[in-house]
Amino acid sequence: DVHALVPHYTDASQVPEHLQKYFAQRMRFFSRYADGCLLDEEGWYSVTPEAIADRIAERCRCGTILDAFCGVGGNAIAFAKTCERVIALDISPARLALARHNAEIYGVADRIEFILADFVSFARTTRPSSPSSSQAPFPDPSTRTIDVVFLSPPWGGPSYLSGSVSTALPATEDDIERHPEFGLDGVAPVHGRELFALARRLTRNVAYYLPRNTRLGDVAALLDESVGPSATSGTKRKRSPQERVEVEEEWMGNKLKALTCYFGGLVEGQDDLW
Ligand code: MGP
Ligand code: SAH
Repeated sequence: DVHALVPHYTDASQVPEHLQKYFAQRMRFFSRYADGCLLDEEGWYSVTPEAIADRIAERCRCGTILDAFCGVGGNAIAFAKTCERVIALDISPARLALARHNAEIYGVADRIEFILADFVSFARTTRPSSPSSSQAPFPDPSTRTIDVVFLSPPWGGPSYLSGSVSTALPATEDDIERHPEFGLDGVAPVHGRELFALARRLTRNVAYYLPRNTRLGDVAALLDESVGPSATSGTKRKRSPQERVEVEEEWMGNKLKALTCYFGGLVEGQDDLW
């Protein structure tokens, strides 16, 4: 019973102080919030706003997508609108149940396979995609092809913008929002670089949702050592030197919310890497 897990707030007076700013954005998170969408604490501060999730889902349109950190379902619901099949993983049974409940409200729960799993173990034990496996009859789990992996891991909580005191930038007098840079070492459950490498074991087409203050050098460096299933042999190889990453700024009104970094065939002009 998901209703035993968390309350459905209908009025600000019911909401704890530290969640107030998120409750104020509830209709941006889920346009059908009033129909009974449920979020727990981590869900409130990490759900992808619906308009952004829809935008990412449009770019990730494909056969099978793996949402490696599905949370309360913000992205998984959007992917169910553009992808034939969504595999949604989360390590929290409660959040997985909330994601399924929210997907039911949107009428897309039957298009999503909810799996209680640790992505790190899942990626280490799932056979990488290869041209031969992509011909295999679906849905044999040992040979299924994952076309795209979406990563929206924990960023260390709402304090991801503060960084450590030693790296804080000096205060300035202009209006530009300034924060210390977020390094990929701040990603959980493993270093963001390792997470990316795990995703690239499965496919080269990776979308990585990261803080707006992410150090772009860290993102660019992901391609330096990365490997991925080869388009020709099914074996691993170093990336082609030409591969580019595309960083999309996710704005809502005049507010930059996050960055989505696209890799492989998700980058415009890199269709040959798909
Ligand atoms: P935010 O900066 O915490 O919220 O997160 P907001 O409302 O912009 O607050 P302000 O004080 O900066 O004005 C911005 C967006 O980042 C959220 O809408 C989430 O989509 C996403 N997000 C935030 N966190 C803490 C996480 C996280 O840990 N993991 C993931 N995947 N997304 C997060
Ligand atoms: N994109 C989601 C929010 C993801 S928040 C949305 O829009 O709702 C990050 C999620 O990662 C949390 O729900 C957390 O439980 C989950 N998580 C943390 N470690 C994990 C792991 N090792 N494997 C899978 N999920 C994990």
